[in-house]
Amino acid sequence: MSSLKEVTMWTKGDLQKLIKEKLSGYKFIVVSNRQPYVHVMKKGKIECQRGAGGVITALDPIMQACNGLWVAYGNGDADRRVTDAEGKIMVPSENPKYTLKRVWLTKEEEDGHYYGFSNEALWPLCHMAFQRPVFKNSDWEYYVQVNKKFAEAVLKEVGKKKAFIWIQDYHLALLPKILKEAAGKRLIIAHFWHIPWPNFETFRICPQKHDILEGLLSNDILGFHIRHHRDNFIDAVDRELESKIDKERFSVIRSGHETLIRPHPISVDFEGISETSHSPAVNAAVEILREEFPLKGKRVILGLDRIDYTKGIPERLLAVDRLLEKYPKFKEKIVFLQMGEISRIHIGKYKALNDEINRVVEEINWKHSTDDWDPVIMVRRHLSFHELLAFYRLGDLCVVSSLHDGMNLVAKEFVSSRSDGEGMLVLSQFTGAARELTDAILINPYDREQFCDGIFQALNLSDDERHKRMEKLRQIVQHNNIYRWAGKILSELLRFEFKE
Ligand code: GDG
Repeated sequence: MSSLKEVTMWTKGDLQKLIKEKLSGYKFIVVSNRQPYVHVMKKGKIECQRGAGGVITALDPIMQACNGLWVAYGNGDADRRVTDAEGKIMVPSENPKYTLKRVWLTKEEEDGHYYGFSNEALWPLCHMAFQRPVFKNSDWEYYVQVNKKFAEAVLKEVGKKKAFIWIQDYHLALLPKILKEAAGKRLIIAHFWHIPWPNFETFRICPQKHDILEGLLSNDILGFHIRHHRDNFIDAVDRELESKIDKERFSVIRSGHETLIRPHPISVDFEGISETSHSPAVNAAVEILREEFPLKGKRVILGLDRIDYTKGIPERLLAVDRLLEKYPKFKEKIVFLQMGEISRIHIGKYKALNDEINRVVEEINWKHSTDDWDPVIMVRRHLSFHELLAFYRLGDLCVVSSLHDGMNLVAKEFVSSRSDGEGMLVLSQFTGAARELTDAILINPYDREQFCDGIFQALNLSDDERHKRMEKLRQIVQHNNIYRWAGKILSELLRFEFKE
């Protein structure tokens, strides 16, 4: 393929142009566990909902521009009713542009693959959150089986053609190898690993480490958010497998196949969020939220996460508790509003975390509340996109306190949504986002005193200082936006030639 223009500021248009120029004539297939659209039954009717999150925001327009195929697990209760015999349906339903092919998994497969090996073994293994991973042979068997199922679905679609494949995340570590063994040089594969890659001392305990490394080394490109994760991966390969590591190119050559290992920090649709956050629909949602919660006259501290032990939610609550102990002048002056959608509830550690959060909220409110004020409001529900942006606008501060996080999109969404230039971000130094968002107030969530003082500092910044910091944060997210992430990875992928 000819050389690709270096774009400095990526837009949705640039990405669509790149796809039109370079991808036409080839099949383009995205594979992820989570699907971009889900069909659910609501009040007796089938509803099509777009999945949330950055990956879908970034990839959906790409797929729409290139009439691609997206392979994912069909987990919606009405998914089977709308697909054809091969599990396919054109999406989005209002203006169909590309094919979603659903892979059907049994309950046992979902249990062993998703809840089991993906989220009880790989998730804790990759995050330094001091949760012991659980490796069960039966989970691993389902993990292998489900990766094979995804491979079958992809290979059926590829047939005898040549295709570019883009795999997402840690649920599908074995897929590249199965695909390359079956279709070899007719496939060019990129894979993005959305969570951290641990250091070698941690990784080496994994009983299936060789299979996982070999699976990932069948990719042509393997992406991580930050250099540190890339280096950890290369170190793991160096110490576990016979291979040649090219330290200039950051690549690994094993059995004659080269994999480029690259850092590509993911981001959000800055322009889209920035504009939409002051639309009439979001303004209306702000009013509704202000009526729902007693925030009037208070300084509002926000938190928003999936309820997950990597997100440091108890640590955040305890920092607010300490703030009220240490600086009692904030009593009745602040409210901490934490939104959190329950996730992975079938896993014991997630249930225990929910109970712990309930207990801590109860204790803090009991300790500090007055007749008409509770310092903490904890809400467990899913917000629509407009409600999400409205929520971000309620805050004087947004606190992201992950114990470890590949990137963290909440931090970047909060910054993008504040086109009023107001608000401040308090951010854990253990997120990938902290490498870019250095004008946030950076904290160590394990250090309660320093965390508490970070919140104090953020609440006390002068208007001038706060505006300057926020402007810099916004410039960074605007430049390093989601289209840049997707554009950079795709440009690299499209440089590969299909070998005869
Ligand atoms: C993994 C990595 C990496 C949350 N509640 C609602 C809602 N959300 C959305 C947020 C945000 C997303 O979920 C969460 O993204 P994060 O990046 O914070 O975290 P993970 O889910 O752990 O994601 C992470 C990411 O992959 C991407 O590579 O950054 O490090 O762990 O977009 O807005 N969205 C809506 N309603 C909610 O109630 N609409």
